[in-house]
Amino acid sequence: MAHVILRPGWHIKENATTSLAAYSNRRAFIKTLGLGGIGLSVGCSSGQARSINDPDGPLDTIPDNAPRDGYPASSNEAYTVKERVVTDRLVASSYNNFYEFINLGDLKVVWPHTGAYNPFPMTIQVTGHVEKKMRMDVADLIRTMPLEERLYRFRCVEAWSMTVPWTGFPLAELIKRCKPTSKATHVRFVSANRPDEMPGLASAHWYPWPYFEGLRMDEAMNELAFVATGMYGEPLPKQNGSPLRIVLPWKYGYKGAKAVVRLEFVRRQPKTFWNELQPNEYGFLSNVNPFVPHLRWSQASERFLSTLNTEERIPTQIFNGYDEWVGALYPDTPRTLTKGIVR
Ligand SMILES: Nc1nc2c(c(=O)[nH]1)N[C@H]1C(S)=C(S)[C@@H](COP(=O)(O)O)O[C@H]1N2
Ligand SMILES: [Mo]
Repeated sequence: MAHVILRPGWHIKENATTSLAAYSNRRAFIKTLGLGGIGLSVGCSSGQARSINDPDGPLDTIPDNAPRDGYPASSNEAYTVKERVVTDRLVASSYNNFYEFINLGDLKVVWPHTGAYNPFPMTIQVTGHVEKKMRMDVADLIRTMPLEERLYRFRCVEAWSMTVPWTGFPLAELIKRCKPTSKATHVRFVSANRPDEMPGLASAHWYPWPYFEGLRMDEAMNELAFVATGMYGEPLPKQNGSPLRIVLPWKYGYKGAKAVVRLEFVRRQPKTFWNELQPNEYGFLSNVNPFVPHLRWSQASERFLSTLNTEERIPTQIFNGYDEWVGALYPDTPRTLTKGIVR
């Protein structure tokens, strides 16, 4: 595989991923030109002018047929964030990574490209070393699980972060229902593969679609590991991973696959999407760690995004502030600056 052409967009920009202020200014500028947010994007043929402020903007991409029973869910106070404000909903739904809808003009502008995507109905499958293999309608699954709200820190490997109130259920609840056998050491996640609805599958054909990720069993069973079906008290907007996505607040964002359609219990460490593409830069564990720099930028601090016009440089915490929950799972984690090691 020629890694050179496989580089994800955020390699090109390195750590200088569009600052949020520059991003909003550019969008305001685009809007003034009357081009709408999608005017500059590659491969978009709809010609519609839409912006973050329009009624059909990023907050309006929640599928009409998403199950709404149990929303808004009561918040679980055991999982909250005291030292940071909650990121504006508009930011969390308009500044995204979801390469199935890649916009080569501006990687963060995902929502205008989700029009053809109809996440419901969708079938979710549980396979591999489990007593109860499952194949069910994802809306039925969502209706079956008791929903709760958790406020989590969210840290992308590109060194930006948010605080997001997710609605969903613990991954462990689902795993317990499937009863993995003792052979299962890891769980593999596979995302939806709908070329007719996800324009990125064709326009970014060099990626090994569909998106795939994985966890060790003890990581998957940790109480923090969450299956999000919604955010900000409503079902997930399409760009945030509808119908459901994995959220692992102590790991870099890419470990949490969106639009998951298959959980597979396996006997060895599975391959993962970004590791396959850039093995030197994206390891299997990918825990948030300020002491382990990315090969091309520091991870010691992050751009915390709160409103469309506000971002703040703040220090990154080990395990993204979840040391108490997960530190014991990783006795070898470096706790002093360690160059040249990728984990
Ligand atoms: N299927 C799929 N899942 C994915 C991605 C993706 O491109 N495809 N991007 C990942 C990355 S890099 C991040 S930072 C988060 C972004 O989630 P958000 O857009 O809801 O903030 O989703 C992760 N899950
Ligand atoms: Mo990310």
